[in-house]
Amino acid sequence: MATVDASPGPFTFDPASTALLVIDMQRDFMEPGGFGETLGNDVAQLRRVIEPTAALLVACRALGLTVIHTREGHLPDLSDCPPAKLNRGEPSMRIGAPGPMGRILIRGEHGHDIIDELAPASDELVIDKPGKGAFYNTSLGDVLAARGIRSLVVTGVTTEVCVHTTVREANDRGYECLVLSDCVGSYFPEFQEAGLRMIAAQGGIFGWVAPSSSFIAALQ
Ligand code: C5J
Repeated sequence: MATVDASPGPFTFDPASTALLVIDMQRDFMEPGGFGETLGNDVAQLRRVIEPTAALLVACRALGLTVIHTREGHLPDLSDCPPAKLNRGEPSMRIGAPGPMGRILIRGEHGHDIIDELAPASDELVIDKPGKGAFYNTSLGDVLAARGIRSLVVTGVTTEVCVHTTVREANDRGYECLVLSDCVGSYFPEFQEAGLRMIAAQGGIFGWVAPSSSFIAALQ
Protein backbone atom coordinates (compact mmCIF):
# COMPACT_ATOMS: atom_id res chain seq x y z
CA MET A 1 0.00 0.00 0.00
CA ALA A 2 1.08 3.61 -0.56
CA THR A 3 -0.14 6.83 1.00
CA VAL A 4 -0.42 10.29 -0.55
CA ASP A 5 -0.40 13.48 1.49
CA ALA A 6 -3.76 14.80 0.26
CA SER A 7 -6.77 16.90 1.21
CA PRO A 8 -8.88 16.28 3.28
CA GLY A 9 -6.48 13.63 4.64
CA PRO A 10 -4.16 10.81 3.60
CA PHE A 11 -5.15 8.89 0.44
CA THR A 12 -4.10 5.25 0.73
CA PHE A 13 -4.00 3.06 -2.35
CA ASP A 14 -2.63 -0.19 -3.72
CA PRO A 15 -0.81 0.52 -7.01
CA ALA A 16 -1.91 -2.88 -8.32
CA SER A 17 -5.57 -1.89 -8.09
CA THR A 18 -5.14 1.74 -9.11
CA ALA A 19 -5.49 3.31 -12.56
CA LEU A 20 -4.44 6.69 -13.84
CA LEU A 21 -7.29 8.27 -15.79
CA VAL A 22 -6.33 10.98 -18.28
CA ILE A 23 -9.53 12.70 -19.35
CA ASP A 24 -10.06 14.34 -22.74
CA MET A 25 -6.60 15.85 -23.34
CA GLN A 26 -7.70 16.35 -26.94
CA ARG A 27 -6.78 19.01 -29.48
CA ASP A 28 -10.47 19.95 -29.60
CA PHE A 29 -10.18 21.26 -26.02
CA MET A 30 -6.51 22.21 -25.85
CA GLU A 31 -5.78 23.90 -29.17
CA PRO A 32 -7.21 26.82 -31.19
CA GLY A 33 -9.89 25.88 -33.71
CA GLY A 34 -11.52 23.12 -31.66
CA PHE A 35 -14.69 22.60 -29.64
CA GLY A 36 -13.42 24.55 -26.61
CA GLU A 37 -12.65 27.63 -28.65
CA THR A 38 -15.95 27.49 -30.58
CA LEU A 39 -17.65 27.90 -27.20
CA GLY A 40 -15.74 31.14 -26.62
CA ASN A 41 -13.04 29.77 -24.32
CA ASP A 42 -9.38 30.74 -24.14
CA VAL A 43 -7.66 27.39 -24.69
CA ALA A 44 -4.38 28.81 -23.36
CA GLN A 45 -5.90 28.41 -19.86
CA LEU A 46 -5.54 24.64 -20.15
CA ARG A 47 -1.97 24.40 -21.39
CA ARG A 48 -0.36 24.56 -17.92
CA VAL A 49 -1.53 21.01 -17.19
CA ILE A 50 0.48 19.50 -20.04
CA GLU A 51 3.93 19.54 -18.44
CA PRO A 52 2.97 18.03 -15.05
CA THR A 53 0.76 15.44 -16.75
CA ALA A 54 3.61 14.41 -19.05
CA ALA A 55 5.88 13.97 -16.00
CA LEU A 56 3.15 12.01 -14.24
CA LEU A 57 2.79 9.68 -17.22
CA VAL A 58 6.53 8.99 -17.16
CA ALA A 59 6.35 8.06 -13.44
CA CYS A 60 3.24 5.88 -13.83
CA ARG A 61 4.58 4.09 -16.91
CA ALA A 62 7.89 3.38 -15.16
CA LEU A 63 5.98 1.59 -12.38
CA GLY A 64 3.62 -0.23 -14.71
CA LEU A 65 0.48 1.47 -13.34
CA THR A 66 -2.64 1.00 -15.45
CA VAL A 67 -3.10 4.12 -17.62
CA ILE A 68 -6.42 4.86 -19.34
CA HIS A 69 -7.10 7.83 -21.61
CA THR A 70 -10.54 9.11 -22.59
CA ARG A 71 -11.74 11.17 -25.55
CA GLU A 72 -15.06 12.98 -25.76
CA GLY A 73 -16.60 12.86 -29.23
CA HIS A 74 -19.25 11.58 -31.57
CA LEU A 75 -19.84 9.28 -34.48
CA PRO A 76 -19.65 10.97 -37.91
CA ASP A 77 -23.43 10.67 -38.35
CA LEU A 78 -23.98 12.26 -34.91
CA SER A 79 -26.38 9.45 -33.98
CA ASP A 80 -24.83 9.40 -30.49
CA CYS A 81 -25.12 13.15 -29.97
CA PRO A 82 -28.48 14.13 -28.46
CA PRO A 83 -30.07 17.35 -29.77
CA ALA A 84 -29.83 18.72 -26.24
CA LYS A 85 -26.04 18.65 -26.60
CA LEU A 86 -25.84 19.52 -30.30
CA ASN A 87 -28.00 22.62 -30.04
CA ARG A 88 -26.84 23.90 -26.64
CA GLY A 89 -25.42 27.42 -26.37
CA GLU A 90 -24.26 29.71 -29.13
CA PRO A 91 -20.97 28.25 -30.33
CA SER A 92 -19.31 29.74 -33.41
CA MET A 93 -19.41 26.20 -34.89
CA ARG A 94 -21.61 23.29 -33.81
CA ILE A 95 -20.38 19.74 -33.14
CA GLY A 96 -19.83 18.11 -36.55
CA ALA A 97 -19.13 21.37 -38.41
CA PRO A 98 -15.92 21.50 -40.47
CA GLY A 99 -13.21 23.28 -38.47
CA PRO A 100 -9.49 23.84 -39.04
CA MET A 101 -8.70 20.51 -37.30
CA GLY A 102 -11.47 18.57 -39.04
CA ARG A 103 -15.10 18.17 -38.03
CA ILE A 104 -15.61 19.50 -34.51
CA LEU A 105 -15.59 16.74 -31.83
CA ILE A 106 -16.01 13.90 -34.32
CA ARG A 107 -14.20 10.59 -33.81
CA GLY A 108 -11.35 10.02 -36.26
CA GLU A 109 -10.77 13.72 -36.92
CA HIS A 110 -7.43 15.36 -36.09
CA GLY A 111 -8.99 17.67 -33.51
CA HIS A 112 -10.63 14.77 -31.69
CA ASP A 113 -7.35 13.02 -30.96
CA ILE A 114 -5.13 13.44 -27.92
CA ILE A 115 -2.41 16.11 -28.07
CA ASP A 116 1.04 14.89 -29.13
CA GLU A 117 2.64 15.74 -25.77
CA LEU A 118 0.36 13.24 -23.96
CA ALA A 119 -0.09 10.65 -26.71
CA PRO A 120 -1.14 7.25 -25.30
CA ALA A 121 1.47 4.48 -25.32
CA SER A 122 0.60 1.52 -27.54
CA ASP A 123 -0.45 -0.66 -24.58
CA GLU A 124 -2.67 1.98 -22.96
CA LEU A 125 -6.44 1.95 -23.28
CA VAL A 126 -8.27 4.80 -24.99
CA ILE A 127 -11.99 5.01 -24.15
CA ASP A 128 -14.20 7.03 -26.50
CA LYS A 129 -17.14 8.60 -24.73
CA PRO A 130 -20.13 10.50 -26.07
CA GLY A 131 -20.88 12.28 -22.81
CA LYS A 132 -19.14 14.22 -20.10
CA GLY A 133 -18.78 11.26 -17.77
CA ALA A 134 -16.33 8.50 -18.71
CA PHE A 135 -18.72 5.77 -17.49
CA TYR A 136 -21.76 6.85 -19.53
CA ASN A 137 -22.22 4.64 -22.62
CA THR A 138 -18.64 3.31 -22.50
CA SER A 139 -16.84 0.11 -21.52
CA LEU A 140 -14.92 1.82 -18.70
CA GLY A 141 -16.79 0.08 -15.86
CA ASP A 142 -16.22 -3.36 -17.39
CA VAL A 143 -12.56 -2.59 -18.12
CA LEU A 144 -11.91 -1.51 -14.53
CA ALA A 145 -13.76 -4.51 -13.10
CA ALA A 146 -11.81 -6.91 -15.33
CA ARG A 147 -8.54 -5.45 -14.05
CA GLY A 148 -9.61 -5.32 -10.40
CA ILE A 149 -9.19 -1.54 -10.25
CA ARG A 150 -10.66 0.09 -7.13
CA SER A 151 -8.87 3.47 -7.01
CA LEU A 152 -8.69 6.13 -9.70
CA VAL A 153 -6.13 8.89 -9.99
CA VAL A 154 -7.89 11.47 -12.11
CA THR A 155 -6.35 14.08 -14.42
CA GLY A 156 -7.47 15.97 -17.53
CA VAL A 157 -9.86 18.65 -18.72
CA THR A 158 -12.01 20.34 -17.87
CA THR A 159 -12.07 20.29 -14.09
CA GLU A 160 -15.69 21.26 -13.55
CA VAL A 161 -17.13 19.43 -16.56
CA CYS A 162 -15.73 16.05 -17.63
CA VAL A 163 -13.39 15.57 -14.67
CA HIS A 164 -16.15 16.34 -12.16
CA THR A 165 -18.78 14.29 -13.96
CA THR A 166 -16.45 11.31 -14.11
CA VAL A 167 -15.43 11.59 -10.46
CA ARG A 168 -19.08 11.80 -9.46
CA GLU A 169 -19.97 8.78 -11.60
CA ALA A 170 -17.00 6.90 -10.12
CA ASN A 171 -18.13 7.72 -6.57
CA ASP A 172 -21.55 6.30 -7.17
CA ARG A 173 -19.87 3.13 -8.44
CA GLY A 174 -17.72 2.80 -5.32
CA TYR A 175 -14.31 3.92 -6.59
CA GLU A 176 -11.88 5.94 -4.46
CA CYS A 177 -10.78 8.99 -6.47
CA LEU A 178 -7.70 11.15 -6.07
CA VAL A 179 -7.75 14.26 -8.27
CA LEU A 180 -4.35 15.79 -9.05
CA SER A 181 -4.73 19.54 -8.76
CA ASP A 182 -1.99 20.61 -11.20
CA CYS A 183 -3.01 17.98 -13.79
CA VAL A 184 -6.63 19.13 -14.16
CA GLY A 185 -7.54 22.36 -15.90
CA SER A 186 -10.45 24.70 -16.45
CA TYR A 187 -11.01 27.62 -18.82
CA PHE A 188 -12.25 29.48 -15.72
CA PRO A 189 -9.82 30.00 -12.80
CA GLU A 190 -12.71 30.39 -10.37
CA PHE A 191 -14.20 27.05 -11.45
CA GLN A 192 -10.80 25.38 -11.09
CA GLU A 193 -10.59 26.52 -7.50
CA ALA A 194 -14.20 25.77 -6.60
CA GLY A 195 -14.15 22.45 -8.50
CA LEU A 196 -11.20 21.19 -6.50
CA ARG A 197 -12.63 22.41 -3.22
CA MET A 198 -15.94 20.62 -3.92
CA ILE A 199 -14.19 17.28 -4.27
CA ALA A 200 -12.39 17.36 -0.92
CA ALA A 201 -15.06 19.27 1.03
CA GLN A 202 -17.22 17.65 3.71
CA GLY A 203 -14.51 15.14 4.58
CA GLY A 204 -13.94 14.16 0.94
CA ILE A 205 -17.49 14.02 -0.39
CA PHE A 206 -16.19 12.99 -3.84
CA GLY A 207 -12.62 12.07 -2.98
CA TRP A 208 -9.18 13.49 -2.35
CA VAL A 209 -7.09 16.26 -3.92
CA ALA A 210 -3.28 16.49 -4.04
CA PRO A 211 -0.59 17.90 -6.30
CA SER A 212 1.01 15.40 -8.68
CA SER A 213 4.33 15.76 -6.84
CA SER A 214 2.74 14.18 -3.73
CA PHE A 215 1.34 11.29 -5.76
CA ILE A 216 4.66 10.68 -7.55
CA ALA A 217 6.48 10.81 -4.18
CA ALA A 218 4.12 8.13 -2.85
CA LEU A 219 4.88 5.90 -5.84
CA GLN A 220 8.65 5.83 -5.11
C1 C5J B 1 -16.33 19.93 -22.07
C2 C5J B 1 -14.81 18.31 -21.17
N1 C5J B 1 -15.87 20.90 -21.29
N2 C5J B 1 -13.96 17.37 -21.58
N3 C5J B 1 -15.77 18.70 -22.06
O1 C5J B 1 -17.27 20.13 -22.82
O2 C5J B 1 -14.73 18.81 -20.07
